[in-house]
This record gives sequence, structure tokens and C-alpha cells, in this order.
Amino acid sequence: MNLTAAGRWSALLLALVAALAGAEPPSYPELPSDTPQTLHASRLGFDHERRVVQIPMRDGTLLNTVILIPKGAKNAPILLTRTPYNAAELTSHAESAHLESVIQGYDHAADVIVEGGYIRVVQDIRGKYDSEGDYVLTRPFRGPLNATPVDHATDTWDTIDWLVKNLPESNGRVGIIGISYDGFLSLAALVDPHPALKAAVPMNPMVDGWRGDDWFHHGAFRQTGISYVYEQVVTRKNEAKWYSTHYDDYEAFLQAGSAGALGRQRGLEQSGYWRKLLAHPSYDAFWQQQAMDKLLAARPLTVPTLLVHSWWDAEDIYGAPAVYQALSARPDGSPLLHMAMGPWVHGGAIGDGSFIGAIRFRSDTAWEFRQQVLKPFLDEHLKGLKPERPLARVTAYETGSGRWQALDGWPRGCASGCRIQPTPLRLQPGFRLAIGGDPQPADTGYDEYVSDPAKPVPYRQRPIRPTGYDESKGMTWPRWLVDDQREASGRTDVLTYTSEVLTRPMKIAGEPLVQLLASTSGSDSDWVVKLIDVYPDEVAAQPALGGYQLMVSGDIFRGRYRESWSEPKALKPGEPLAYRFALPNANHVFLPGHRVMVQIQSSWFPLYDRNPQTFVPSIFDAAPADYRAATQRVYRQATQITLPLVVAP
Ligand code: PG9
Repeated sequence: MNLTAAGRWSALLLALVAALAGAEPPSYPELPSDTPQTLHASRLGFDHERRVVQIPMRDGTLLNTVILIPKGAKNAPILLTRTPYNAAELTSHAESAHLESVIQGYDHAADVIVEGGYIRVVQDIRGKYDSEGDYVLTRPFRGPLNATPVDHATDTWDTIDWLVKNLPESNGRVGIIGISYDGFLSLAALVDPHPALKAAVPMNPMVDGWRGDDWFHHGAFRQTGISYVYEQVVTRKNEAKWYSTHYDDYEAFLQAGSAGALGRQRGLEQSGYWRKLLAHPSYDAFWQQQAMDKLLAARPLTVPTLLVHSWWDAEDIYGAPAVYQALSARPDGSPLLHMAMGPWVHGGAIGDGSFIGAIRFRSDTAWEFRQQVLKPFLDEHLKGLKPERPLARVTAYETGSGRWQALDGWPRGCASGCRIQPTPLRLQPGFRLAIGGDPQPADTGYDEYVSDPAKPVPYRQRPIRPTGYDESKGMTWPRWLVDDQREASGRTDVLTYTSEVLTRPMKIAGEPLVQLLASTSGSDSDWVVKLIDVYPDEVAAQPALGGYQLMVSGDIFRGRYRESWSEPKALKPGEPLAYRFALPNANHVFLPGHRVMVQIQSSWFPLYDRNPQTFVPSIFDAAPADYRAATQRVYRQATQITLPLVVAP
């Protein structure tokens, strides 16, 4: 009898059962199995070879690494992505013999990678999916927050060292590329980089979790983090899924109460990272010591780096420009640094860049970026090919007018022959908005609204679907920043100021700065300020854009951090207090026929948790009775949004 291993086990089991039952085991000849003992899979027609290896780190931890090598590759550069999002899945997009189909969909620029003949390497970081080790979300670098001898800098070093020694098809030059978390990991590679690392492309990187990226914006907690932390942290392979209780997230979060209460209801305290978020609501050493812009600015940049930023990034709108600013402010100016900024959503540079929702651009801006910026940058540093013309320090898409600009830094209004003139937008009686000019000394008035935590202002039109990426399930989260703001401007708890119709183009480049003088009848408060481009009443070419209110820049500030980001303090009820904060960068032309609008409100729900408007030590722990309606007053004369206006010299 020729038994397979499985057959032998079942025969043994039958014998055992029979022996226990005191009977003779039945015996019969097995049918030969249809399944081969070992499969020799055909790879006919494949344009690449797939190797899956376990690369040892200096502490012995093995990291699962998928290597895709174009057939016949010789002297090929390597493009590495390190990820917590499943290397196997990200390199198995299609059952196909073609590399481009296999990596399309997720990959950071499948067209450029395949056309360029790169060896594509995607690795699970420690603790995730098929890699060994412990998972620490955005693991801090060795130092006060990490007493182990390993971090993402050492893991990247060890990985690159292995790759260049074990891939005879390679030319020994490695680039690292990644979006968001993977962008953070690309920045991590720049801390003590391996000598074979010749280029880095951090796209929409997570840089500072408190100031303006994934977890908080100016201290207001982003509730998107709750389901993310749950799925990302509580199991190695993201098997535990967040479940919905309502079709409308607005309802679900309102019923839960505080973010802390929702966490308790769903068992989030089991996640170490959730416990860290609860313990660090303020900008304390925990956040300051792992801010990537600060860490990178402390050392010279020795690897050519191309930062990629999206104007409408719903997740990490702070990161890339902050790294640019920090590195270019170094005494050496970081000459190896470049930045590209495009009209995209989070990660949009690898997709179709011809539109976002209703907003259309003149061309596929993402393809243009990939062909005209990314490809020559990688070619130069990973293949030694001289570009036709040197890559500009900053390549920025100008929204509104719809054109690319090659600039020698950021912020800049134009390549030459212009300058940036800080210019106030001033609130006027009658909800008018003045551009420039002096404050009106006679206007000592204020505008007032009631902010009621029982009816917070929705951040987008309800029903609000979860923050996923699956458009077929109505999940349009990535593009919410371009939503029409008309709904908000019609609410009585949103102050809306509008300028006259512009007769000439008005361009801004950089961060608008909010200077707000406001009071609240409560003892804590959030302030949301939005800078909006209002389209003409009718737009013949695209009727749905008639009167469209497109947010060009906007953000939230949690009042308790008015005096110090690390030491929250109660606000004095009824007292006009000054708040200052920067809005995200923009490079936008308000066209003739358009108007400028400013909206001010005190909630942006459920994206941001509700401020109870009563000072409590931690808003995560706010009790239902702490949530109280408050009367908010914005004092017109001393409030302004300073625009980085571009003017002729
Ligand atoms: N924005 C996501 C993220 C980055 C870093 C930490 C947590 C979340 C991401 O898209 O990867």
C-alpha cells in the first residue's frame, strides 16, 4: 500500500479509534491522491521572479521580505518599501505573469518601477504579518522612548546590507519609497543611512502625530485613529476588524460619548498604542521626541531625498512641508533635498491625478509628476543617468490656475520676479471679508454663535461613512477636504464671511496664519478656521461647480493649548482671548469671478472628538455632564487670517 503522509495519519487514527473501541480497524486500499506531494509551479510567460526571504536583523529577528526581480535583470537598482500593511498582499495584487499587474493598485508608482527595470522589494516591518519581533506603532528611535538596540533605522540598514550582498542581479544602489506610514519608514532610513542607500522618496509621510498628522491637530483628537489603532495593533495580521453599529458615523460617535468611552466600549485598552494616546493628549516629550522633522534636522542629510506632498491630504497634511522646512533651515541648507507638491489626496501621486471628486485639473498631474519628477530623480540617483535638466528644488502645482512651477525653495510665489507679502483677511460687519487694508478702529463688535456639543457641526455631509478607501461602499474619506462647504455656511453655528467678487487673480503660497480674538462662555473650546474659494454662481463648463465652496486650507485648534501645547489650561469664561495657529500650506490662485470666504466654527465632528467646552484634565475622560453648550464670540477687529499673498516686487 502506498500511503501519503496524510493517508498514514488517517490510517493510524482509524487504528487508534478501532483499538479504543476494541474492534479490528477496517482496512482498504487508498485511492492515489490527485494532489502532488510537491508542486513545481509553471512560471511560463512570467516577466519576473518572486523570492520570499527572511532577512536577519542584528538582534536575530527575521523580517519577511518579498523580492520581485525582472527577468534577465543585471546591474539593476533596488527599490525598497518597508511596510506594516502586509508585504505578501501588496505584491499579489493580481494573479498575473506581469510584474506591473502584480504590484499595480498599491504600488508607489508601478509604471515607473516596471519601466525602470527596478528590483522591487517590499518588507514586513518587525512585528507585522510574516515578520518576527514585537510591534510598536511608529516605533520610536533608540533613546529615551526606546531602550532596545533596534529601531527602523537599524532595521533598514540591516535590510539594505543583506540586499546588496545577496542579490547578484543588483547594481548595489538602493532607493527607499513609501506613502504615509511607509513614508515615515522612508524618513527613518535617513537616520544613520546605509552607504548603499542612494535615494529616498517619502510620500505623504507621517511626521508629527500631535501637530498636524494622523493623531491630533493642534491638540484636537482625530477619531479616525480609533478604528485604525484597533485593526492595526491588536493582532499581528490585522485580523480583528472594527465593526460598524450605524450607517452614519456621526450617529455612532455621538452615541458613544467621548473617544475614551468608545475605546472602553470596544476593548481598546488592550492595545498598547491606545494606552499611549490616552496618556499623552498634550505635546509632551512623547510626541516631541519622536517628531521626525526635529530628529532629521539634527543631522546632515546625506541621501538625495524627494519629499512628496498632497495639497488635500486628509491624513498627513503636516508632515512633508514640515520636514522640508526643518531641513532647509539647517546651516548647510540640505542641498540634497527636493520636494514635489501636487493637487492630490493622501497617496494620490500614484493614482489618477486628473481630478478629485468634482474638482478637475487640466491633465493627469500624478502621471506628470511620476514621469517628469520621480522618474528622472530615481534614474539619476539609482542608475547614474544625468537628467535633461536639473530637478528643481521644489516642484509645485498651482491650484486654481492649473500649472506646474519649478521653484528654488518653499514657500515661493514664482520662479522669479515676485515676492510674498503677508496680507490680512479682515472680518467686517455684515459678514463681509476685506482683503488687505487696516483694521476698522470703529468696529469693536463681535459675531456670536452657540456651539452645542449635542449637535456638533458635521465635518462633511451626513450620512458620514467610515474612513475607508472603498468607493463602492460609499467611502469617500480620502477626498473629504474638497467637499463643498456650502452646508456648513448655512448653519447658525458657523460664522461665514465673504469677500467681494475678485476682479483680478489673487495668488497665495505658503501657510495662512490665523490670529483670532474670541471668547467662550465655557472653560475650554475648539476653533476651526477654513479658507475657502467660492466659485462663480454659475460655471457653464461644469454646472455642479456653480457657487461651489472649495476649502483651500483649514484646521482646528484646541483652546486649552492657547498658552502652551504641553500644559493645557482652562479658558476664562467670557474673556476675549487671542489664538494663533497656522493653517496647512497652499499654492492657490483665486481666479477673477471667484470670492474668498472664511468660516469659523467650534466642532468638526466626528473627525475630531467633541470638546466638552468645560475644562477637564483629559478630554478622553470627559463625562456626559461635562458637555455643555457655549456662546462663542469672535471679535472682528482683532481677528485676521494673514495670507501669504504673492505680489510683483
Ligand atoms: N495615515 C496612516 C498612518 C501613518 C502613520 C501612523 C498611523 C497611520 C497611513 O496611511 O499609513
